[in-house]
Amino acid sequence: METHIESHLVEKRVFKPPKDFQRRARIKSLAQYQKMYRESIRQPDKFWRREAKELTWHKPWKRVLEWKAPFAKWFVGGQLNISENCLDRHLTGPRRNKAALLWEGEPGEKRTLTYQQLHREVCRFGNVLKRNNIRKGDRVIIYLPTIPEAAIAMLACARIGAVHSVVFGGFSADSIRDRIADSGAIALITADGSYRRGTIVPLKKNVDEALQSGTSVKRVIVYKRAGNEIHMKEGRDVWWHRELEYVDANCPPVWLDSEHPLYILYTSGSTGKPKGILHTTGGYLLGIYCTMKYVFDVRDEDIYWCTADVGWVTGHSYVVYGPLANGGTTLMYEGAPNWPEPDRFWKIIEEHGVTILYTAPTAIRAFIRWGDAWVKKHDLSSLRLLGSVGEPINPEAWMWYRKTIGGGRCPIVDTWWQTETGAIMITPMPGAIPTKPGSATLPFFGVDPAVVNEVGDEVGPNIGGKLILRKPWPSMLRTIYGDKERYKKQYWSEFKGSYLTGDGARRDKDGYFWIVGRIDDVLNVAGHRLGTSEIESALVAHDAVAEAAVVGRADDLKGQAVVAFVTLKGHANLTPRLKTELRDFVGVHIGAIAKPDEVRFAEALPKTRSGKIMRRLLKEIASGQSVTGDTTTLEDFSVLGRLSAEE
Ligand code: 7RM
Repeated sequence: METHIESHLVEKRVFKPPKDFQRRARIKSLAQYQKMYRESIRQPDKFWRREAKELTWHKPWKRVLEWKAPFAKWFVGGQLNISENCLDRHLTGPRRNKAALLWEGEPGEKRTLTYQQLHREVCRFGNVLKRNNIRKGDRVIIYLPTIPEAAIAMLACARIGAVHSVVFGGFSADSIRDRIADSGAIALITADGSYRRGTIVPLKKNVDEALQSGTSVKRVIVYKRAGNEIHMKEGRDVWWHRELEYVDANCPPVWLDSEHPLYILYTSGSTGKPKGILHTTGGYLLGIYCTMKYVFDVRDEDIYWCTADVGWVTGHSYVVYGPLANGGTTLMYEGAPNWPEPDRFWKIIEEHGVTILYTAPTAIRAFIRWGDAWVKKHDLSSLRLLGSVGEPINPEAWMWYRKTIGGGRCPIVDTWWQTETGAIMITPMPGAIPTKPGSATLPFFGVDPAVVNEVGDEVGPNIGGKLILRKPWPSMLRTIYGDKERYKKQYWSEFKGSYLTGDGARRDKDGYFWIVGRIDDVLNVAGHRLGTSEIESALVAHDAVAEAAVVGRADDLKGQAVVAFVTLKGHANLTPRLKTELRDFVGVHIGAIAKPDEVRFAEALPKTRSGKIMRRLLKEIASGQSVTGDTTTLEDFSVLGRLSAEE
């Protein structure tokens, strides 16, 4: 019986970095990448010391790394402040008057904050925090829309050494309550409401509900965003704008130990209780600083847009901290991609002259479904680099992204990483590494990934297995907040000394990594272990299909049967033959073993707010069970009802 994950989908297309991009890039050739990579693995201290010197330290570190597996301390003895690195250090030269943050609200308002203005707002709000008895080490929940105040609140916490925990604006009162209880937060920063597809999400109302019974939260600071009517509880709730009247703009950064906690970000665990991923200061800053510099190759003249919500790790690392640490211009957009019409993203790119776009496969597949006409209405020639994150990107979606959005001239960086890794781990360097549609390609500096079998031996080319990381890295999670044992068990117990990512992957003959999905989602069909992503990618390659999610259902004969949930493109007809056609299509592209036993057409798939398909829920639906377990991260609950009703 086979134990490795089989791989059948063959992708032969290769795209070299465009010459002009290459010439101007920081890393200009595969050889240069390889040389730097080798050094980062053989002499990590030397490599990271050199990179860390580009940051601003108050006190130099004594040791680069102290590794008592699985607990790491980076830049031991060093002191710094991340808000100082993101703001103050850019104020001494011409960057002072450069846009740090460009923002567009869903209803269409625009705001620009220069570095000097953002610095001032962060300092003032830092003083508001202090005025409200928030001190170094205290935990603060941030429950805000993607508005500049979210970045201001995060940076202000960091400035005074408070630990922020951002909760997605789309999450419910229950999620807020769980996160307060786990973190022991003493304060919460929110807004009256936020906009989503033209309606107002009642953020403050959710907060009131979350705080109803016994809570550690003593203070709620409320930003007036949507103007909806809310209740202010006397003695607990204060208005952001009123608080500002009492403070000045003098708020020196507090010098913090490199290992001082920066934030806790909750991710849904496979079982009930969410995990509070803890990131600290020096190593995290270095990780996001370096990846932003080399992977996006960001320049002073770039307008960089990462479309993630601030409530996701991508929003932390690549909307706020990464771009600002590099003195870049980061664009934030509050709303939905199809509001008021499906061309909102392209309109934003045209109007702001966006040069780098970083978005998720789920969004790309939605754009494909909505049709090219929406894209064609706009001039996207300002773009020079595209990025993808969050899920494996189906090769056909990758090709569409390259051609239709990138005009065939922009490299694509498919970046693999996790909340836990803090920063990008596997990715092309856009001026150096040839790309293949669907592959995240090669490891970032200092990252030592491997694909292993059940007993931890590295498997050969194109054989699937578990993706592990064999060396500690600066931006790694330090623990699960309040639960060291769970941290050890979850990530470090299966293979001694290595970090278990939970993803399945294979490596091709060029050493490129292909992520095949979460290990928990791997199917076992008649003794063949199949990753979900290849079958899904084969389905998405069919002209009628917009999205596909593949899950297993218990089957007496085969062990598991393959069930595919499929949504169709706008123009596609649901003909009686389509099911058979799709099954055969998978048969031709992958092999008979992967042919779905069942194809179910759906209007939409259940997803998290960050756009990941929730296969766990689909498994339950496919086997006729009612949906149980944690659904707090689900974006749109009505999808579930509709899916179950399809039967
Ligand atoms: C950044 C983020 C992490 C999980 C990860 C993977 C999947 C993310 C890619 C990807 C294939 C990618 N953090 N994932 N990026 N799979 N290719 N480029 O997404 O904590 O929310 O999720 O997302 O399964 O383990 S996360």
